[in-house]
Amino acid sequence: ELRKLPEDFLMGGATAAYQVEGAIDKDGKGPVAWDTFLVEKGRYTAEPASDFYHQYSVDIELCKKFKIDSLRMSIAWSRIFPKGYGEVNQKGVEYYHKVFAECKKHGIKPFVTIHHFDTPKALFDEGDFLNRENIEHFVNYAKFCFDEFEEVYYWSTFNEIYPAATNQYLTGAFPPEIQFDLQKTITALHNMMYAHARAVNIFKEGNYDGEIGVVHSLEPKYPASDAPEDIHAAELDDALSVKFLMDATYLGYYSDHTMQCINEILAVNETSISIDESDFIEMEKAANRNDYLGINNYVSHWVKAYNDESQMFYNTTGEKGTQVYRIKGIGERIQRDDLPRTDWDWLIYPEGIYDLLVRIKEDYPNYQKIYITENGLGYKDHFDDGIILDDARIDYLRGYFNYISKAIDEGVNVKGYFIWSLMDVFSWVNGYNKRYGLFYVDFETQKRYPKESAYWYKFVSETKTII
Ligand code: BGP
Repeated sequence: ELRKLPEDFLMGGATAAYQVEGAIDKDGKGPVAWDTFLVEKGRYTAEPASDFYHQYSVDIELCKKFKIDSLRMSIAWSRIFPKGYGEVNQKGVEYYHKVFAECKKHGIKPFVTIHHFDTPKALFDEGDFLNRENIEHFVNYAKFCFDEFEEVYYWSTFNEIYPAATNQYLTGAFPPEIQFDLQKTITALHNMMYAHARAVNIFKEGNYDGEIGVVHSLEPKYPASDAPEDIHAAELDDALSVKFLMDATYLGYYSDHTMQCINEILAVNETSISIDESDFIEMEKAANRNDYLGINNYVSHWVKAYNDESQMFYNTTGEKGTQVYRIKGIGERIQRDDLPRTDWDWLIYPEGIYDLLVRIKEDYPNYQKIYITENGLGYKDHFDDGIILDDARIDYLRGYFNYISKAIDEGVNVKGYFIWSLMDVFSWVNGYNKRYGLFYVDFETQKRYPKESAYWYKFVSETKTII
């Protein structure tokens, strides 16, 4: 029997400024750390990416044609404030007005992220979100967006606070490539959660018309065995990657259990953090003001106890079987050979989203509603004379949709889904051979080709039936 989605279920496509726009130094845009970092690495750059800076009308028209109700996108902070604060770059402001006007013309709802991994370089060099002054700059930039872009109804403060902080200071996959620094990691997590709360409070107290939330990357953790030490490892990994952020978002403080786990992790790593208690005033105020929770989910993890020195190898090449993730005092994320995984070693376990959704409803009953803001399959698509048969992606999506629908049946208020990604985009650490799009992009010509999955997605959107 085929499962159904609710009639008003929103079907969207997701992007992020730096991954699609290109034009990284055009029309007054200020630099971001990625610009120089990628040149130094010498593998690929984000220029022109999917050339959304010039092709936005093509992509928005494709949304319309393929029944994609909503476009998740982000504003590049350094297009608006080239140095992160101070003088406004009018050309950047005009560009986003044009994009929103095009959305309106086709009846596509823009779902706009304020920060998606692209802090202006001037602020990044001053410590990014480890520096409390940058919180003020972020908050001012957010307020500027609320005032200026009245066309936008849906706002997200941050994209993926956990990966933003851990890729900078724990895995070292993102600039500034610092590894295993739990003090910096947790400080950045907290500071971004505090910045989120400040922006939410400004939005609500300013009575702006619209909805505001945050997009978290939430990955279920399961113990690798029944052994108590593995159960505890999964609990620690979950406390850092899920509970710390969900507590901050929906309680406005960190529960005793969460802090016990965090302190245990910090102690094993011979460090500590200090949090200014007064931050919780803003955070508690914001906790019941989130209109929605955005969830990005691609993988689930099985965790085994690990107490040796941390070791990390991040598979960025798509060479299957190379990923290593072992953090001292937290655990080792193991591969499960009985489960399918992508060429980048991301385990495919659609049931994980069901467990996650049901758990949020139980643990954080004030969540209001949920949008799945990213989910999709990174794949080496095969292009054959304009035809892209991506059955693997359709299978992946079908699995996820079925479990989302099951969670909705159990009373979880999921209102929509955004595939990552709308069209093929630039991937931060994987470049261009890891494709996610419903639309294939020939990066040489910038021509778009709908994949088989785009037709599947259109059918699901039109009929609300998961085929
Ligand atoms: C999320 C990010 C996206 C996107 C996606 C896929 O973490 O929000 O920006 O990149 O993951 O990840 P990747 O490109 O590494 O495969």
